[in-house]
Amino acid sequence: MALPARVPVVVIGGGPAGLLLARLLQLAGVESVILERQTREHVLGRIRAGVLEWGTVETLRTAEVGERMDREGFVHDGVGLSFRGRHLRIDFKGLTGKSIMVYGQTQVTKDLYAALDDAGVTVVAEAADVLPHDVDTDAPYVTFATDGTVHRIDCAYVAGCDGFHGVSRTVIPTSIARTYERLYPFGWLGILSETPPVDTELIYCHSEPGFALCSMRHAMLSRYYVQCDLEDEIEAWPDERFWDELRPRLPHDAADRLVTGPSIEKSITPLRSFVAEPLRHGRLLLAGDAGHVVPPTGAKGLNLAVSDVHYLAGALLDALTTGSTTGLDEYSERALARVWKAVRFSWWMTTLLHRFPESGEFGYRIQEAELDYLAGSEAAQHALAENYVGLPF
Ligand code: RFL
Ligand code: PHB
Repeated sequence: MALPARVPVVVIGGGPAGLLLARLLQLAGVESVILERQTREHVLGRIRAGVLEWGTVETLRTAEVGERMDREGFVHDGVGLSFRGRHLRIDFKGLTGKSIMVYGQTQVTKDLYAALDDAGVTVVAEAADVLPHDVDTDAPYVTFATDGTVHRIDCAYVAGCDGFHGVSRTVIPTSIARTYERLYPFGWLGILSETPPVDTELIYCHSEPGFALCSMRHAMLSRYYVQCDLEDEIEAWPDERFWDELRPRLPHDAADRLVTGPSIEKSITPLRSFVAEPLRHGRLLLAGDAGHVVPPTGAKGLNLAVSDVHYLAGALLDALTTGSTTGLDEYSERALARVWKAVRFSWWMTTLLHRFPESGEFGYRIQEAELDYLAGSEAAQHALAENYVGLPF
């Protein structure tokens, strides 16, 4: 693959944030190169988010990658919360006029790769030792290796879209970067199975043995999660054990409808809230999980990556086409204002629905009281709905 010596933007990371940014730049006629550490098969094999906010749906349509999503995705007008054997439906459409789209991150990623390939955007897979240099000067560049050969690409800006474990954030001096973090004392064990979902909408379950989530991808593909111990190893969770743990966490009618089957994917995720400030250092801009992580309970991670990229693409285009850096100067503050609200919401959903070993029976009863309050208060339901469908961006 012939690599350019210089492009306006080098994008580090070929996950949803990096791919969408490159796509928005390409549609506006600005060249970029994406450097991805993994193989494409690996990136497309990851099972992650399943819920798109409406702002995300609209951004993907603007990026001209919404066609399959609109054909194969499922619009949901609400979600269920279950507790003490009750099922409380949060009516998003009735409360906010908005809905969500159930369409997997894997599919979003696939659609973005297809569009970038069609447009001839260079995506370097298995790029090793990626490192941004001189980002605090007017002449930054990025080095990396493929098949043992070291390359250098000069650029005007570096977009750090390389996720939580990426390299980009680490080049911001510790004297400048501030980080905020909360680790939760449990993880999520998730499985994908070719079985019909228990319900037409997602169900978030609060229960004595712990949290569970019933989600889906389509009519014959279910995604389930149960709260598990942080030390748990996947080998200790044969499918039978998973179904046995899931069933008692569900409301009775859903448990009766549960169809079990072999898992086709199984993984454990630790839960974490994390924010790095600022998201800009000179000509390096962070977007998505590279700058912040939320626990999956609020379904916000992918959606935050999209709102960051929405702001960042506009700011980069302004800087590159008109020379105005106002958007870039304001990027970090603007993006983080939305990020922190989603961090708060995800923390709140996590705190409300999980079993916290250290907070005992008192903590459990407080959760039940809050869920009971939610059931009786349209104002409380409205607050949940407004955050879940996504704050405007
Ligand atoms: P990604 O997807 O992690 O992509 C970063 C990419 O950068 C590459 N990379 C590097 N490349 C080059 N050099 C390096 N040094 C590199 N280091 C890393 C990586 O290989 C990778 O390809 O970050 P991005 O693009 O910011 O996207 C963020 C989302 O992936 C993430 O927030 C969501 O998946 C979170 N999430 C959910 N978000 C939602 O909005 N709704 C959901 O329903 C939802 N459910 C979830 C989730 C995340 C989960 N897990 C597994 C963490 C459910 C789960 C279980
Ligand atoms: C998923 O379908 O994977 C999913 C849905 C909602 C969440 C988290 C994950 O809050």
